[in-house]
Amino acid sequence: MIELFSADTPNGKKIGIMLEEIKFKYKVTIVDINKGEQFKPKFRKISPFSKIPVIFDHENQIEVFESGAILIYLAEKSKKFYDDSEKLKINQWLMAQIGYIGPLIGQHHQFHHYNSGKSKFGEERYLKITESIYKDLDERLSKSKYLAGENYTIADIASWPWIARHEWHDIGLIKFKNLYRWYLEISEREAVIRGYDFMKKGLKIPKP
Ligand SMILES: N[C@@H](CCC(=O)N[C@@H](CS)C(=O)NCC(=O)O)C(=O)O
Repeated sequence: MIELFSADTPNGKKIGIMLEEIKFKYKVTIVDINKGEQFKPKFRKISPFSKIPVIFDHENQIEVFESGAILIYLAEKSKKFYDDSEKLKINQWLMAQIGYIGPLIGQHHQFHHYNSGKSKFGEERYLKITESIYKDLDERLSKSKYLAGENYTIADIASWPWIARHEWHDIGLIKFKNLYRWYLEISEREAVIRGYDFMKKGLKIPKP
């Protein structure tokens, strides 16, 4: 059984979706990051940077932090969504999500959604970067069904929850035909619908 220590954020949702996709038995332990629970010494023992998500695999007593590492661990354990023949491509799109897409869209959330009016520079900078991420993903998806190629992989599972915050972005997902097609198609997967609401709050995927 996998224990998922998480909060209801795009990084948290990635792992909820993956666990639903691979049909592993799991339980969620909520870490309330708005109340600072991520800084408690017990949590810091398994999360050196005080970040969610983290998993603990009760079967072999293994703990894993960092969402990309968690996705790879679960993909290798389940032998799903990370085929050997596609690993090089998947790794590139996965790392792009972890190192670029997530952190930069995350800044757009900070300046545009949570703290609007505090910094014109921050708002403009991260809106522009988020727009260019939409554009670049759209271009990739004009040539490829999924991010790493013709198959749905952990690179899609990592990136999709960030685009699922499109209502906060004020960019207009619908204008990006290929990204929109990819987003809708993944939104219809049963495991994604369940994983999006991995905290069982009754959340529905936002459709543009
Ligand atoms: N690179 C990390 C990022 C994780 C991350 O930023 N988690 C956020 C929530 S989405 C968090 O725990 N924030 C709490 C804090 O910064 O205090 C990953 O992909 O797992």
